[in-house]
Amino acid sequence: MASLSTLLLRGPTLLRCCPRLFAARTYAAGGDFKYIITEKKGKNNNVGLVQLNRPKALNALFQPLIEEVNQALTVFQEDPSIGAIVLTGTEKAFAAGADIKEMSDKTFQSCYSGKFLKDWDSVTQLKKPIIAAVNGYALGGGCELAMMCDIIYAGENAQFGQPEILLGTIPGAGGTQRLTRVVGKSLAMEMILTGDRISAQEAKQAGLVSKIFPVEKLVEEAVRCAEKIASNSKLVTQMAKESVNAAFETTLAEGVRLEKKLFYCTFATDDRKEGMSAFVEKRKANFKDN
Ligand code: CO8
Repeated sequence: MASLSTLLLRGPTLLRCCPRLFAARTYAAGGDFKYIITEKKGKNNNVGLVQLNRPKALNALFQPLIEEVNQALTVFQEDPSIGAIVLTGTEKAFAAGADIKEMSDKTFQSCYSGKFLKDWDSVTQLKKPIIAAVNGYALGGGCELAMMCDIIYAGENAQFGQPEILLGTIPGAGGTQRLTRVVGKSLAMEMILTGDRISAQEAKQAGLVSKIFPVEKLVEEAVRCAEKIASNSKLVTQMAKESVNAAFETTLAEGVRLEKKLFYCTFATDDRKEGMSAFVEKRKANFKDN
């Protein structure tokens, strides 16, 4: 029998063929998804795909959507068959930012004392690697969400920007920090102070994205990369991710120390032994994530 998470992730298909089963199952899991679509992808079904699906508002990020994303990411994080995740939007927009209509009536008091932006950066807590596949607009909170991911692939039509200044505010989910660390002070300042957007090509040149693909090929290519990642040891992959992320949080000396410790940790795993034995025996490694 399919697991609960499998049923949850096959939601849209199951909903069409057996809505009662779906309703019953997803009720237990906390409700079905209205603003996202989730699917397992890849030849071995080892990639979790989360697609933001609020196209009429260009995937503007608001609390119900963020809650669904967090719920889906938790399911994929806990599913041992999933080795990597792809987060994408539609061809027109990855996400055009936080929902301005939702934000417009907020006050300092309600922001400060309330839950505004609480849990909006859960993506950064994921242990499994996550690839942002960005077509179209990645603006404001959309750009910030992409930058919370581990790898950004862009479609040829992608546009990145932090236009908050044009709304009389500033980035609030890491834009001033992550963008500056990635593209450097001058370009980050220019984007944040003018609100100007950059193209996929400019983003690649600046190191914000690693690869660009035709719009219709983007998700397929992101899934291909995710499959490649998922074929390695999931355990060791998480150690590699933790070590790379430390580069943004610590001094060089501390980062190198952590890397050394994690490197030694790999020697406590069966997968390290299997990987090296496979090389010596001239065969493909068969990692067990152990
Ligand atoms: N919020 C709410 N609705 C939006 C948003 C948004 N950010 N962006 C687009 N929409 C809606 C439009 O209102 C419109 O809806 P309707 O048809 O009901 O009027 C629909 O989406 C289509 O938009 P447009 O007609 O404007 O489409 P265009 O193709 O003409 O323009 C643009 C596309 C250029 C993307 C334009 O919509 C735009 O400038 N959007 C706003 C972009 C922006 O300023 N983003 C930053 C928002 S502030 C922010 O993100 C703060 C981050 C705080 C932290 C967030 C944590 C994750």
